Amino acid sequence: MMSFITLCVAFVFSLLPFVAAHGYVSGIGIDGQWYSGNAPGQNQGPSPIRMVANNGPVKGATNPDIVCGLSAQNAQLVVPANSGSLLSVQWSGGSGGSAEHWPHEVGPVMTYMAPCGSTPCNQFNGTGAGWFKINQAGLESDGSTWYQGTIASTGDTFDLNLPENLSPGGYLIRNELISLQNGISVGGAEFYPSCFQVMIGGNGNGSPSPAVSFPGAYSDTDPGIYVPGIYNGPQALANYTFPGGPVANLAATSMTLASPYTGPTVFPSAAPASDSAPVNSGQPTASAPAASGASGGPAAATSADDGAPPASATGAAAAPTQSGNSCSLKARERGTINQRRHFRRSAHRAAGHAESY
Ligand SMILES: *[C@@H]1O[C@H](CO)[C@@H](O)[C@H](O)[C@H]1NC(C)=O
Ligand SMILES: *[C@@H]1O[C@H](CO)[C@@H](O)[C@H](O)[C@H]1NC(C)=O
Ligand SMILES: [Cu+2]
Repeated sequence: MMSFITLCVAFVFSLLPFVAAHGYVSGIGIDGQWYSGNAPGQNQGPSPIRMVANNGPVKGATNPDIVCGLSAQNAQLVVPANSGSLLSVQWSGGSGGSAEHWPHEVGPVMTYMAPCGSTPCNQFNGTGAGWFKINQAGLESDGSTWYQGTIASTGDTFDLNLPENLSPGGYLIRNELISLQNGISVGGAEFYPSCFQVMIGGNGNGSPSPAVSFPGAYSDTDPGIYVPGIYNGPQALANYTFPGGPVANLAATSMTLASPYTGPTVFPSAAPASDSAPVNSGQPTASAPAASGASGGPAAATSADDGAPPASATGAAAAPTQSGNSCSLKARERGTINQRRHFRRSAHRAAGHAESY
């Protein structure tokens, strides 16, 4: 047994050069149309994803940054989507420049939406907005692997279909990983929210309920945020209570993980013209609309900024090779190993991170 643990420790530490502490949303797909996210603190191009200042966590459930991430800036684009659209979220580790998997394995992934009302979503302040939860995902069917852990081991995207019957208009979508490797202490949870700006079309008329506010929806002592039994095995995990209240009446219609996005990553122009449509993705699981049409896809993206920079290519997307293994699954249930792992990661993290452990 000792030798197994020793091997695990050695194996886990051997991964360290390939992972970095923390991460961010490096791209989203909507019905297969892919939009790049700006690396933290780097204005690389127009995006519907609100850029965060750095890749570190929001600490503290009532931190004002709990809304959309660390010092999140309004994004330029508001991109088209519909009730039922497939949303794919690519979380990446590191701080841009190279493709790395999301690093954390323990804790839920949740998705909320909030209508922007009469304010264009690229000017909308999500503080105090009416956020309704459309999905929450914790443990996979094996009862011990968190979806977040699978994202970490495979680099998969988090995919869901937006609710049916959404009333048309602008919305923020807030996808959030809560990383609980330090959730055995009050205040130990790491919040990674990320916001996307979309314009929902169609003629739905649903009225979302219930709605919560950020900050406000969470407390540091919520049973799903401060989780002393997080490493006590599947029985305790089966009892996991998601923070933020119930999923709303308007819920996502499906949720799954999909292969990492490996298509081109190009920032769309903020002032799309017919001859400058961004690339369409080859997202394998999406029912992708062609980017050719006059109305579909990015050509309908709106921006407050007409002085758009040209589309610019960024580095290739992830081509992960690391897969899950029994060793890391064991480690997941061992707090000491996980904490040491995180400690080591923390020691490696880039400067600019707001928190220490
Ligand atoms: C959003 O609203 C909150 C609360 O009024 C305020 O503290 C914050 O500064 C606002 N953010 C922006 C970017 O205006
Ligand atoms: C589940 O939660 C309830 C209420 O918090 C608690 O009484 C019970 O002991 C928990 N069960 C397990 C297996 O942790
Ligand atoms: Cu981290």
